[in-house]
Amino acid sequence: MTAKKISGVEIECVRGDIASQHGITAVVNAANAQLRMGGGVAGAIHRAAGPGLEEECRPLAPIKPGQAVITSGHNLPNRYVIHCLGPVYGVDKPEAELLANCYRNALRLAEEHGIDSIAFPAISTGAFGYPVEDAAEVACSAVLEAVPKLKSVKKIRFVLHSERDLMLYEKVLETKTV
Ligand code: AR6
Repeated sequence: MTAKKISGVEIECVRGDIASQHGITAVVNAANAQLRMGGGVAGAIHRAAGPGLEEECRPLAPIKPGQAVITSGHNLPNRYVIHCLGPVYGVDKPEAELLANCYRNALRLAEEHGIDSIAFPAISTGAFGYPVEDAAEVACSAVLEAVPKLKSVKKIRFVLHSERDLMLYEKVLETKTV
């Protein structure tokens, strides 16, 4: 696990399942526009949260690429879920800007709700086809740019599904400065 502290905010990378992040107030969902179950991250989150999550999501859908909405966590070990729609690589453009907006908007919602800790998956890098190397750059830059302005958020965790993705994120995070 890599961790670094910037402006009083701890940023870390771990390998794991986004649906079992204990001790984290909000987890981020790599959602679909309709905020329905789906596969990957959205499947894991909805399965763990239970049907109440889809019900709460229904009136909030559809969302656009880069947008984020917040719900409660239902049966997840987290108080909130922040649902972000990442860009489909090669389709939704400009993709880097839209992906960065996911991280910016999720952190903005976290601040508005006084959330102290948040865990992000690698949005868009699964079904949506965003190359992980590029997505890691965008995600780390967007988060590091936002960090100096954060008041409530004290911990940001990137949760990666594979060892390879974890190593990539760790490398990018280590080399970046604010
Ligand atoms: N925990 C953490 N990371 C995971 C998990 C998990 N449980 N499962 C997969 N990943 P994806 P997207 C990784 O496809 O690309 C859905 O069907 C995965 O290896 O979940 O934004 C939705 O319904 C990949 O690196 O999200 C949408 O239609 C990353 O999480 C669409 O897919 C993101 O993969 C969203 O696609």
